[in-house]
Amino acid sequence: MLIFHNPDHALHCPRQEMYRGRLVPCHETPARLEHVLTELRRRPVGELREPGAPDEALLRRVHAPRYLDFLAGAWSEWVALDAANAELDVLPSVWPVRGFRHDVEPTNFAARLGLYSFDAGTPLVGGSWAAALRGAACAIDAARAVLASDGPRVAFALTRPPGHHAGPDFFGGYCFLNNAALAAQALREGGCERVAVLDVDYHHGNGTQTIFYGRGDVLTVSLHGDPRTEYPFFLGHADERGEGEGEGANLNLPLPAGTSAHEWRRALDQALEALSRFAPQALVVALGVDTFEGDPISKFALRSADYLDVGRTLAGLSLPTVFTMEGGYAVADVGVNVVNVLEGFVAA
Ligand code: B3N
Ligand code: ZN
Repeated sequence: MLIFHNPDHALHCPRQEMYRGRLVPCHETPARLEHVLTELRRRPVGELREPGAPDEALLRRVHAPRYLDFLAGAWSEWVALDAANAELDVLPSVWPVRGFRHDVEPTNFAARLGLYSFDAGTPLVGGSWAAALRGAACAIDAARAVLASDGPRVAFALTRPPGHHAGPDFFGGYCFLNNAALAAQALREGGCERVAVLDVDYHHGNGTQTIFYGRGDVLTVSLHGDPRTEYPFFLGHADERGEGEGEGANLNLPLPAGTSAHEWRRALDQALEALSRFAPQALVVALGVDTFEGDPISKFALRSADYLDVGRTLAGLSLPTVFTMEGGYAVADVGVNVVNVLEGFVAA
């Protein structure tokens, strides 16, 4: 296994996120990734590598150019508004909901921040763009590695900020660039006719679903907390099946809060049946471990040992596979849980 880790991840180190009317300390911290690295040094399941430069043309085929341009310049704009802003995280506070225009980009900074986001819980800081961009490079390099004739059958993009909530032109859910979607697109452009993205994070992968919703060449499958009660709330229901050429190429398996490891595993089996019917030539796994029983913001009950079984099961698909690092906030357990999946996979 090759593990592309993001050497710039800690440049994204926001202080506060908005939750229920209060600014609270961020859950998505550099320590999460450091725990995975520590566990990988204890249990070296693969070779660690730094990524090369990001393929910006590929980025522009997954995300809208005007969104990328906004993100690239957002921090400079924020500080140019007032030098004192350099001490503050950027958080959106106004959004264009139903009936508002999305086609006309306002000149006002706060308005553009709202146009390109969907929550107030995703702070942007001075290093966010550099960290996200290098993370995208990890995902693209991981995809290209599993397609190389002399490459491994599996690679891991060990990065943060995570990606699966980021859509074609919006950030949110701690995500800016959709690493899983970038990996899937790189696999498509590398010659795979059909690619599947399986999202096992606790939260629905709304960004990945939206990016591929009208396409029949990328199957998106997500098992997650029921959006009636769980973030991101406004997408992830079972009746979302894709549209146009993508009709039938999206599967959502929403599960109630309190879902046990046994019930979750039954949903995973359903997901795998859909995957087999689609017969992909490569797989991307959006790997969040916030399904863990000790996760502070989620409500499923997987135990650490269950993640070994998840890895073994995914290896059974016998596909070139890219894992991307998504959520998981029981910080001290994130390393063991993530590496359990990888170990289960490589040992199978
Ligand atoms: O769900 C939350 C949330 C829940 C509990 C909290 N506590 C106990 C202080 C704080 C926050 N916030 C909404 C944003 C969740 C983003 C999830 C990102 C993720 O892991 N996606 O996969
Ligand atoms: Zn999550």
